[in-house]
Amino acid sequence: MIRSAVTIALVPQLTSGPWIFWEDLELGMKKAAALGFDGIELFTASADAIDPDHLAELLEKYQLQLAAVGTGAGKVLHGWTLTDPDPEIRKKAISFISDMISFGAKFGAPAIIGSMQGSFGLGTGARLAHGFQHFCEGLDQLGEKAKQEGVFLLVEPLNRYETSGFNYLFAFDNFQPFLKTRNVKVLADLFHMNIEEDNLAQAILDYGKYIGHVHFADSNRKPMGLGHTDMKPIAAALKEIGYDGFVSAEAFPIPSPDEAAEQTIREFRKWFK
Ligand code: LER
Ligand code: MN
Repeated sequence: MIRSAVTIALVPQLTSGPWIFWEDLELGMKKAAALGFDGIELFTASADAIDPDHLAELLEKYQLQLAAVGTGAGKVLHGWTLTDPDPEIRKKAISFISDMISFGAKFGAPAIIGSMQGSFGLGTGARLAHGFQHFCEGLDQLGEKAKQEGVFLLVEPLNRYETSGFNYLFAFDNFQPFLKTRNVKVLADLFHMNIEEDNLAQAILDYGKYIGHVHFADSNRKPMGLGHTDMKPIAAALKEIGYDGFVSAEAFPIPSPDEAAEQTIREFRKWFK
């Protein structure tokens, strides 16, 4: 069954990101539950930003699932990435994500590697080769860590303005043979895909076997329905591949967080219920 989720960001230093709710955790969860979302996706400053026992109580109270946890704060707040040329920084990136994996795994939720991949495609051939090697090493180590904890790991293609690394779903087909771990799935973010893929629905049909999570945002990263993405073939493609994960609203809180959440759940029901 395809389930709905909404993002809650709890990083006060970042106030311009594509997340729906920005208030405190419980208020966001209360609103998510009242609108009928199945789950929440959390973006926190670190793995210990929320007491797991408190989160467990709130998930139970509001009957919500934890859909996924974002790790981007490691890059945005600290500048750490998996492909930094400095081994000490790569170590910090691995440790940050590893702690996030453990946090999410307590609730059966995967961690997402999006911006923490860094931008490893630029520069000389040697830099590219090293960057790619570090990317694969990071995914191998973290993919196996996630496996030990009973969850998969998500890696997300981002558009060209955010990374020169992993930009398209099909690229996973190309680099997966270089990975030792088989515990990595791909996050299909409809906003990034709108910029990079030739045809969103076809990419989902072609590479659907890898997809473990979907970010739900329109072409302009507003809530779905407020841009020009054609959801009909995309929804049909997700159904055709038998996708049964979360469709999670990672979109700007426009015109307001409450209205963005309402818009999202309306669109979710229109396409997936
Ligand atoms: C992360 O999920 C993502 O899509 C990035 O673009 C966040 O800025
Ligand atoms: Mn995303």
